[in-house]
Amino acid sequence: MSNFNARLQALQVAHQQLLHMNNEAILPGNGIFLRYKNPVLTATHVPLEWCYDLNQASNPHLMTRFGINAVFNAGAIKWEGKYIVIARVEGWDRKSFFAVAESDNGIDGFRFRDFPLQIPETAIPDTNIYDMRVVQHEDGYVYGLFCTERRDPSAPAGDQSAAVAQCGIVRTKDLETWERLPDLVTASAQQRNVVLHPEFVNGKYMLYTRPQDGFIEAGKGGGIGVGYCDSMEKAVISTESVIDNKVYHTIAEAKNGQGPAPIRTPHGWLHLAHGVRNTAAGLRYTLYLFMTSLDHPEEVICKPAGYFMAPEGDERVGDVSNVLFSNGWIADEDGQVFIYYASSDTRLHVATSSIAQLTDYCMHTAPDGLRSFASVATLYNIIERNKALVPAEI
Ligand code: M1P
Repeated sequence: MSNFNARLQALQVAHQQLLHMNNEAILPGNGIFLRYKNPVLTATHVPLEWCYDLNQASNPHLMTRFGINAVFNAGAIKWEGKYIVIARVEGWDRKSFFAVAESDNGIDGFRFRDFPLQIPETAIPDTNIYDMRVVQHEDGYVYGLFCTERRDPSAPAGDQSAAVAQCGIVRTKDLETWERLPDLVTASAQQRNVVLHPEFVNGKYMLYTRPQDGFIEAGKGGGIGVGYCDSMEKAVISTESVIDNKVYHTIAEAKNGQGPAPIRTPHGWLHLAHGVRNTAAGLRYTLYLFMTSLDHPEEVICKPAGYFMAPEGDERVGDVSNVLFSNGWIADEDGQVFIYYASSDTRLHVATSSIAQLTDYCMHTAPDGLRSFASVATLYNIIERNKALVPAEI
């Protein structure tokens, strides 16, 4: 066998082994959710046809012609019985794009479709696109809201890192053909983490925003905002009201952002978000949950203290270490919830839970008392109630 063919065979065997790896829940978990042993998608899951020119004449060394650096922050939707994620795929060239992968059970067996999505550009081309939130809206369309990033036109020539982030919008009825709509217009200098609420509110589209002064720094902005607009074909939000602010000495003291679209539950809208704090080692991103009122979705009704999920073990290390980020989850009709979260801007994982567990967690976990004294008081309350129980025999 030629060296080319031997290498090709070795690559194919390794790839097939990876794609057929079963996933297993890590037991016993914490009662809130279960983590799984393997990531569901990594850079090595992308089809070999994307990375290699498989023609021996034009690629005699069978070398990588298009390197993939990472597969992470994915939107998610259940579609025709399949668990679909629309992942952020980042090449060696640092550009991100979107690719659809699907699985029968939501926890393993994810396969990328043959081609990544070619998102049409607007008159001002996007330099980089990422973090799509996929929402089945009651208007009949599936929307994808994502971050479109371009070089800051006011940046001095010597500054090649100043960027402007805004919200790009696409929609589809079949997850195949995506129509690009004009970018969202708001008064904020920067917008990331914009998410469409799945239902009309008072006849309008409701969007979660994250007004921010700088590309990285929230500045005077920050917090999860809401705004309303009449149309998604020309989406303009004139007023943003912050419903979940960044707060001193919490997991979201630097900034925060809405994750995927909230899930309607009998007790309120269930939200997943990320909070960012500063440490001597850089920013730390963790995930938290809160709920808003069904009748007034802009009203927060409960918010447990701190994070519900933070980077653990291998998750802690990657291109941007100490980061958990989620922009996709799926709630099945039986109440099971699949949370697709990425670790350290490198790989995509799943965690499973249920509406019953996540709403119980939100409604019965103490809020942040914002002082050590209050945290110890919460703990006393739990310990004293436990002391009153007859000790169970082990
Ligand atoms: O690197 C961590 C995350 O940083 C950004 O999130 P935020 O806008 O909240 O700061 C995004 O670039 C996100 O993609 C990334 O995972």
